[in-house]
Amino acid sequence: APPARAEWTGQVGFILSAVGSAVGLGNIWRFPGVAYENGGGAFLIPYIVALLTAGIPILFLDYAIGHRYRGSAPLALRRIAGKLGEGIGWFQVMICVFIAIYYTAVLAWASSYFVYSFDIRWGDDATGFFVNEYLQLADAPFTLHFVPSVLIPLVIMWIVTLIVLGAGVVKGVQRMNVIGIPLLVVGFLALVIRALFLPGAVDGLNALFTPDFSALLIPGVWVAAYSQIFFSLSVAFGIMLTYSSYRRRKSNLTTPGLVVAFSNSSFEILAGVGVFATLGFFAHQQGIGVGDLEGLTGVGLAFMTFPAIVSEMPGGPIFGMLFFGSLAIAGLTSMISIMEVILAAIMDKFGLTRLQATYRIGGVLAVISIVLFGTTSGLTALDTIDNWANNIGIVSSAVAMTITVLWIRGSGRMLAGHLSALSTFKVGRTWLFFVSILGPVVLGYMLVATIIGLIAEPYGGYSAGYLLIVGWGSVVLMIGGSLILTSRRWRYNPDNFEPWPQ
Ligand code: MET
Repeated sequence: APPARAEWTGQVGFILSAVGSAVGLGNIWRFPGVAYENGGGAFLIPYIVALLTAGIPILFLDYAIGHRYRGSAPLALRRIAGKLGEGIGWFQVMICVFIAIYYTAVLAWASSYFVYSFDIRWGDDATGFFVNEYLQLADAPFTLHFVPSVLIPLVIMWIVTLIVLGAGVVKGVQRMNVIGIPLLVVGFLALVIRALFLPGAVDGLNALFTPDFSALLIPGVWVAAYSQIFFSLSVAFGIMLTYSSYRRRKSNLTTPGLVVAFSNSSFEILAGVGVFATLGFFAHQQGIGVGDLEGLTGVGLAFMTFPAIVSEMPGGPIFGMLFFGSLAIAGLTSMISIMEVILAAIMDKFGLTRLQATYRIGGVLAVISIVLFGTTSGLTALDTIDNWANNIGIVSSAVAMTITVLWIRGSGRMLAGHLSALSTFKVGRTWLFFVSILGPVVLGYMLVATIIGLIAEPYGGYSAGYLLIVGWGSVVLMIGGSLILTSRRWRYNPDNFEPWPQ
């Protein structure tokens, strides 16, 4: 028989770990820029609609499947929907493989910049420093020269991640979150409060929160809101499913889910406030409007614009350490959850021990990540893979999972009963409507719109050949990988099993 499944020590350990996964790089640098680009204050409407109609309902779906069928994504989905389910589960694992490889790179940069903040190492030209001195980006992608400034923190981040994972669900993952999350909240609150007292802060907040209601008519704004919610809540690609498979038999499922979802969104809006207050200060220094600033999204915001602001600020080193320290802790706890999806699946299917899975599979992924991102090929591949993994991979996975579990298997009512059995917040028809009707339809539409958009207009101005290999190629590898993994033999019969009634 397979070894007994690990269990969180209780509800608090689970909630902190789930919050640790949800709150990540996506909250701190992705959200503020996405909100700003998509109508500022008016973005909050699609954002809240996406949270209530898809984010929380699919979070509950992940919880119900993981808990009732007690397995990693491929195991739990196989038990509910046979080989098709297993294939979707491995597809979710493959998405995590791709994300893990680049997510650690951003984590490594954040930890370098935490150290660099002590003496503002980047000097007066933050952008030049990041691109030329720190990353040493080559002109063409795929030139493989190791860059020690990135290589060293990258290796350290992989070692820390694998040590935490190797120590197990309770002694590693839960402990890391129980220590990390309070630290993150305190550090980040200090940063936001400091930012609010900077001259010009109010202008930044106005730029973020002044509504542009015409944005509500643009479909792309709604697509951006739904994608942001999935990525940010860690739903639909195996993470919340795997974490809830470690909950005890008698568990309140929906109430902690609401706590996790609202904590994540509160943190996200707080990050918007902190980042835009800081940008308001920067615009104020230069005597321009916040709308005229450049580099307000993604990698540019965190590693070019922010360092430049830190250089100009009284007490800059402390502010920089708080910002990059928060980014590193938030990213590390999310990184651990992504890797746990992969390791749990390998342990379940092939019967490896946790240590074997951690060092073998983790080791291989670490080497790939280090070769790709510890070298001069760095930045270009990262944003391309990020775009395809999120906008195509995660959205497809959500569509495939809801259609298979709810339409093909018709398990909606039964899962609603499982969720409600011991929960103080009961779910019924409204939940079923969101996950089984609205979800697949809205998400299906988003997916088609995104695919058409990517074909019509080459992403990021890269060449078609490059996008074919790196972007679409990643999706082909995800599908191919899941087919191969699904075809392998199980170490223990996965179907010899009784689902948990609560
Ligand atoms: N939820 C995390 C974040 O917001 C990401 C999990 S893995 C993509 O960064």
